[in-house]
Amino acid sequence: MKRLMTVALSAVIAVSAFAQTFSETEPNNTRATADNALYGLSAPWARVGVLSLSANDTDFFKISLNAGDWLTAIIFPTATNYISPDTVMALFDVSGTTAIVWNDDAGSSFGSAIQWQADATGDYFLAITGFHGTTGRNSLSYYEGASHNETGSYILTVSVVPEPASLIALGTGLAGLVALRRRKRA
Ligand SMILES: [Ca+2]
Ligand SMILES: [Ca+2]
Repeated sequence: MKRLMTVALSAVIAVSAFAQTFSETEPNNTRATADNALYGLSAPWARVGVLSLSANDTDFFKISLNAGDWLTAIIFPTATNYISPDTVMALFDVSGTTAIVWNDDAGSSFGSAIQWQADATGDYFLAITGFHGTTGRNSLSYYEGASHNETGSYILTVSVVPEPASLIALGTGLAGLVALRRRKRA
């Protein structure tokens, strides 16, 4: 029994070491009022949030990225056969009104997913809202002041992984070695 509890406890620790949970603080409906739950984290990191959309609700999360960082964000809608709420998700920088990347439906679900490698270091904003038409899904105005009826809970999983500079350096080193061998042979 004691051994079983130790095993169970180890499993809990292992899960929390992999990904910590986060929650949202409303109102977070605009870029200016973005939630800071994911801000200022040191990469690599991963967080899982069980969040929710109410009517007309949009959820903004501020995140910091370094150039080269890989960002993955995916939404799993947990209500009504896993297709509700039907979400749309976009990534904005600090001042742009057009999304850097955005997504409506991911895979076989009505959730959304984003994959992006940061081309500049800075602050970014992940915006999640309910589907309300296909026009302007890449515009900030689709998210700020949204009018929709998509309600219910959703799981948002976000991870940021730095570019493995050491791997790139190793690649360059190997290329150099190959060039050197070729030169020797000639
Ligand atoms: Ca919300
Ligand atoms: Ca909100």
